[in-house]
This record gives sequence, C-alpha cells and structure tokens, in this order.
Amino acid sequence: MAELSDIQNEFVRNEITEYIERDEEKQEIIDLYASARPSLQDMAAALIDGNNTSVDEMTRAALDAGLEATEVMDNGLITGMAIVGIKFRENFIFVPEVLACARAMKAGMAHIEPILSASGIKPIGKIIMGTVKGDLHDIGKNLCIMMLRGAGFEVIDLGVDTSPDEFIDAVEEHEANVVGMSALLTTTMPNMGKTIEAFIDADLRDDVQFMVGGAPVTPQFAEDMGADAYGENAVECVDVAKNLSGTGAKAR
Ligand code: B12
Repeated sequence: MAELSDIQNEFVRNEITEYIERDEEKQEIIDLYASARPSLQDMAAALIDGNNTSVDEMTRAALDAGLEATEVMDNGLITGMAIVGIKFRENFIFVPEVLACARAMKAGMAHIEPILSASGIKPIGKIIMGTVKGDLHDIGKNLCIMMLRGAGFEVIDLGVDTSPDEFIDAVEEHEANVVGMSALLTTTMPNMGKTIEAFIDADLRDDVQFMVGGAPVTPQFAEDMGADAYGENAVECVDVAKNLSGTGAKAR
C-alpha cells in the first residue's frame, strides 16, 4: 500500500488531498499514481489541468524516449482521467472543464493510436463498435477500438449516439458478426437492450454476437439485457472480441 508522499508530482498530491474524499478511492488513486513514473505523473497532471499542448508534447516525448504505448496510456492518460472523473462526479468541476480534459486526452491518444493500431497483419475479424443512442461519451470506446485494431481486428467505428438502425445497417453492409456497444450513462444503458431487440425484430440476432461495456455497465446488466459478453476495460474488450469471433479461447 503506497502513501501520498510516494507520489512525486506535487500538483497530483494536492489534487488528491483536495478533491478525493472517500478513503478507499483515495488509496486506490494513490496506489495508481505511486506506481507510475514521474514523467507520466506529470502527464496526468497536465491532463487534469486540461492542458492539451503539454499532454501532446509529453506523450510524444515519452514515446520517443522508448516507453511502451500501453504504459503511457494507462499510467499517464487514464490515471489523469480517473481524477477528472471523481472531480466531475463530486461537482468540483463541470462540463467545460471535463471537455478540456477530454481534449487533452485525445491529444495524447493521437500519438498512441497509430502504434496500437499498427499490427500490419490480415484482420483476424471484423467488429462494429459504437456508443449507444443518446450517449456522447467516446473516450473509452475509442480506447477499445485502438486496442482491437492493435490486436489485428478491422473495426468499423460508428461514433457516438448510434441508433439501433445504424448498428443493423453497419452489420449488413460490412457483414460483421460481432457488435460492441458502449454506454456511460445509466439513462442510455437500456439502449443496449433496445439495440439487441431491434436485431431480434430484424431477424438478425442469431447472426451477431454482442459485447458491451462502459463504466456503469455490469456483467449482470449485460446478461439481463441479452448481451453475449461484457468487458470491463480495453484489454478485456480484446479478449472478449477474440472469444466471440472464435479467434481466442471459447467464449463463456
Ligand atoms: C469525459 C466525461 C464526459 C465528457 C465526454 C467527452 C467524450 N468525448 O467522451 C462530456 C463533458 C462531454 C460529458 C458529458 C456528460 N456527462 Co460525462 N463523464 C465523463 C467522465 C468524467 C469520464 C468518462 C471517461 O472518458 N472515462 C475514461 C474511459 C477510459 O473509461 P470508460 O469510458 O469507462 O471506458 C473503459 C471501460 O468502461 C471499457 N469500455 C467502454 N466502452 C466499452 C465497450 C465495450 C464493448 C467493452 C467490452 C468495454 C468498454 O473500456 C474502456 C477503456 O478501459 C465520466 C466519469 C467516469 N468516472 O466515468 C462522466 C460521466 C459518465 N458523465 C456523466 C454525466 C451525468 C454527463 C452529462 C449528462 C453531464 C451534463 N449534465 O450534461 C453529459 C451527457 C452527455 C451525453 N449525452 O452523453 C455521469 C453519468 C452518471 C450516470 N449515472 O449516468 C458521469 C459518471 C460523471 C458523474 N456524475 O459521476 N461527460
């Protein structure tokens, strides 16, 4: 168990002290940051500060220095977003500030994406991915897409606010048999179930396997609404996609 003083970046230490009130959450965040290199703590601090120019430069520098893209993403960018998420939840910051942080995250991801996507091999499967109707959150979905492409999948990205019909049209057009849906709002989670129902109504359910994810989604919810699999993060998303498309160990 790490201590606050194990974190070198002063800005991060202050953010934790000032904004993270729940003890268990505080310890998780301290552990997360204490295990990150100082340069990645600095990157996370710039992201929390919504400074996209610094995040852009620091990501480039970290990759040029030979750090793994996944380490930069996990310990520099996602750790930053973890604190942003808590501050937003507790009403310490609001949509404009979160958008600035999301922009900074995207600036960093722009350098990471080509590396994770450059597998250069014949696609091992085709996947349709989208954030469900009514939902505009795409950071997690985009991370999943990067990892899927890096693992050798061809991914058709339908973006955000994707209607059931758009999922159906994409499956038919691209002849894909795995669909990934993302939702970050409790109000839009049911649209995953509605999308699956639309496939049933279109008599296409048997042709497609559904995987779902997003912070509020649970394995139980996934099962209740008839999805075939749930993934907690981008790494699990790849494992699940492999299972569903028959290129990994057998699915659940
Ligand atoms: C960034 C953000 C925004 C940005 C989004 C920018 C963007 N381009 O995405 C903006 C500012 C636009 C925004 C807007 C809103 N937001 Co918002 N937002 C967030 C925030 C802070 C971070 C989300 C994020 O990017 N996380 C980082 C990524 C990496 O994590 P992730 O998305 O969970 O994805 C990972 C896994 O879940 C998984 N995964 C994700 N998708 C999939 C799919 C599959 C198939 C698989 C297998 C896995 C998988 O893998 C990913 C990578 O590891 C969260 C807080 C939080 N803790 O989640 C709130 C949050 C989701 N937002 C919230 C709210 C309320 C809103 C607004 C309604 C606010 C408002 N009043 O307007 C609007 C809604 C807009 C809309 N219609 O969608 C609430 C939702 C509460 C609830 N119970 O529903 C949250 C939880 C904040 C809170 N209050 O606690 N938001």
